[in-house]
Amino acid sequence: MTMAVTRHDWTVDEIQTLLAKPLNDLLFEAQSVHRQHSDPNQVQISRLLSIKTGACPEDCKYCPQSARYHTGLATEQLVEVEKVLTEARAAQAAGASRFCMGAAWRNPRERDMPYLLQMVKEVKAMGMETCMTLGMLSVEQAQALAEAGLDYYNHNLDTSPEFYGEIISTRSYDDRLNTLDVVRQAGMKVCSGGIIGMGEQGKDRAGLLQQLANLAVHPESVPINMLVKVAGTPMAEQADLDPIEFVRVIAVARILMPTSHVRLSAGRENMTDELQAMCFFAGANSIFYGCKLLTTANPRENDDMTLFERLGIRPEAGGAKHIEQLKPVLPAATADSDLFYDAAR
Ligand code: SAM
Ligand code: DTB
Ligand code: SF4
Repeated sequence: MTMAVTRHDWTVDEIQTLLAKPLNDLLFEAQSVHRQHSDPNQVQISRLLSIKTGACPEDCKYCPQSARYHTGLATEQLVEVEKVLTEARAAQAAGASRFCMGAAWRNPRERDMPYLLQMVKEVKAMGMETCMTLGMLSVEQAQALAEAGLDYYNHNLDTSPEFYGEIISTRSYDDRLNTLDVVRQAGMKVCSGGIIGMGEQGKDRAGLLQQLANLAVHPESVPINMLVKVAGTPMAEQADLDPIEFVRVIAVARILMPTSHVRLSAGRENMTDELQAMCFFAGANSIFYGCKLLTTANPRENDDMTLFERLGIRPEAGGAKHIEQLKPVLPAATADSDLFYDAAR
């Protein structure tokens, strides 16, 4: 098979056509593209930690951390550096190759910067890749984070430019694009994706993918989140998404951004093993590993390892080399292979 040229000039119509393909054709194409660039049996493992929780001034309708909604979330100020480092060490021991630190901010304050820079330097010194998601950044803040050794900056576009105003009113799509530009100019890798299942239409999913794929350089990491419906947020009662539509978005992201890591991100807690397997077949090759995302639940490590074993998937090098290295961090009883398969929730 010839290697397709990577494009940055996709139209929404072209992307909608891809999204609407017969599923078998779409999955075959996505898997074929995936195999040209990556080991299809390797999945990158990231660990997420909330370093500042809740009380966010923004009004993102999906988010349990917005101060506008009553979600019963316990808020927390910026976590002490030592505590972050303890969590990072545990993440590394559990096989994570990347440590992602997330803060419920519109943007970081200047007085927080020294602590953030210290976190980056020290996690980096442990030999892990570092990622932060802190909201909008100034040029100076982005440069300082890059100099401290921040590898990735996560900043999601979340949906299409047309649908954005239905979801968030406290910032604009251009604000988002501007921070992505500032991050890129500072020399960091970009992690940017979106959320599926917020009531958007097919053309909005295509619009999101178009924005990501037509960036001058594709985001190295593309998280695709399935909406986690949190009680108290305006999206709590959102209609269920057809999981096949979610798989389609993963497959098209893989086709449009062939060398990026496409992360099967939030929402795995509500997915069957079979749906996750389908997402990996569609080209997803990264996950958040660990029983908590920022504030909501993620599958237990044990369940993920069981699934990886059943699918013959290995964690990408940089973290644990293979599944065996992940086992010793489990309590002895669950590491036992008989019990290991008895993944009672
Ligand atoms: N405050 C920063 C920002 O908005 O960029 C960083 C943290 S924010 C929680 C990071 C991302 O989490 C959001 O852009 C969104 O894509 C995702 N997210 C938040 N709540 C979610 C939910 N209920 N379901 C799925 N994804 C969610
Ligand atoms: C991303 O795209 N998803 C992660 C990470 N980047 C920061 C966050 C998911 C949050 C899900 C809701 C919560 O746990 O608060
Ligand atoms: Fe704040 Fe980020 Fe949540 Fe929006 S998504 S409310 S900016 S933490």
